Amino acid sequence: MNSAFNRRGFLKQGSIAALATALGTNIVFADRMPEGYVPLFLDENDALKGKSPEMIVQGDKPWNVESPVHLLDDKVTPVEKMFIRNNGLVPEKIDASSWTLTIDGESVKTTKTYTLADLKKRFKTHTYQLVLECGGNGRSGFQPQASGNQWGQGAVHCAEWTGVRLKDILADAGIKDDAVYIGYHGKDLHLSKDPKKEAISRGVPMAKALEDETLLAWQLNGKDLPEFHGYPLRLVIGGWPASVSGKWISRISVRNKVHDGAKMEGHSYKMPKSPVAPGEDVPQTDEYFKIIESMPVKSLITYPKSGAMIATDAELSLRGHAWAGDHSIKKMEVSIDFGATWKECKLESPANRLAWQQWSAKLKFPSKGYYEVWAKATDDKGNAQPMVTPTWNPGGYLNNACERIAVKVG
Ligand SMILES: Nc1nc2c(c(=O)[nH]1)N[C@H]1C(S)=C(S)[C@@H](COP(=O)(O)O)O[C@H]1N2
Ligand SMILES: [Mo]
Repeated sequence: MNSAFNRRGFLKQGSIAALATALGTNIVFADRMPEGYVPLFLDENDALKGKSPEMIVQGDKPWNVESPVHLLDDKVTPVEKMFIRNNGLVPEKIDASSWTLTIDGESVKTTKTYTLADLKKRFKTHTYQLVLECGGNGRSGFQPQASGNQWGQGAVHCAEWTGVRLKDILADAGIKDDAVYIGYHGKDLHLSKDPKKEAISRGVPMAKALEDETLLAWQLNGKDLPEFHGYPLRLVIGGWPASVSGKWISRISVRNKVHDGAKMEGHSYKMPKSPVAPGEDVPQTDEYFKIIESMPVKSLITYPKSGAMIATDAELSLRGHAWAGDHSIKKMEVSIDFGATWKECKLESPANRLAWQQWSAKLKFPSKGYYEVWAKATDDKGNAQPMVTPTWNPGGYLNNACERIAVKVG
């Protein structure tokens, strides 16, 4: 709730408005609420404690919470504005002092177990800003509806993560020559509460696992990880579907084959190798589907909010972020004429590899009326965002269509 309060602990004006929207009515006497007081209807919502009142709840069993795009305006996403995606149930009893990480698998030389204290003491600590975007971000844009959470475009964040490099730990345990993949195991419970089942257990090829930016992190934006984001230890792998960034990590297996954990099967986090028509029955095998790796080029308009109104002759300042999986952004453009012409934006370089980049533009409109501003990013390989929703796919993944906002002039 931090963001909702001002320095003196009073609800901020903007937050009161947001609360009223969430409630569907205004809070009479909002100005008399005691310092730091959290209205009951928010307090009852345990999972949302520490989250902004404007977050969109996609579901509560398990908890899936999305950030409206305009809340993602910060360069480094604050915790209260980060989306939450849980496939299972948050582990019930977490004791960081007895938490351990085990490195095992067919392709590890020595199975080793580390306490959190060992990790902090024995390995060098690194901090990176990393984009974690759900593979299904934007799914609601697909017609007909693809199954899964109907995310808008807010299942993405770029926060600052602190921890140790996975490659340093793997070097300590030793990896055999036949290692091809890592697979993570977290302590969250399967929705059935069957302890033999895992909610999710995914992984990446060795090359991605061994990148400098692949961390086992215990800090998010300079503080202990919040429970919902994987306290006390999580894997963070920027640029790939965020499902590979395992939360509540207790074990990492070095595999001599592609990891075969939960949500590595069927068409989970996979794209068809050639287009599949809605309703078409395609075998869910490697012959037809491939695992999603680097995420596609994409951008957000985080300011202003869609529906902005400005005076004729006024200049509109726009801004947002752009990212492109393992790649960087080379060019950012906006259009006010439905993509007929484009204007190049100012583009910042990323804080580090795999962090998103900030863009900004100033626009003037030729006359009064309704406009749409479209934003398009191009990556360093020359791949640009499509102006319309890309090819439909059974999992509803990778919708990187241009973002658009409505603007009324005059
Ligand atoms: N153990 C575990 N790790 C997990 C998940 C999960 O359900 N359990 N969800 C994954 C998915 S699908 C996403 S998109 C990200 C979301 O990270 P966040 O909740 O910190 O935003 O976590 C990933 N790691
Ligand atoms: Mo996800």
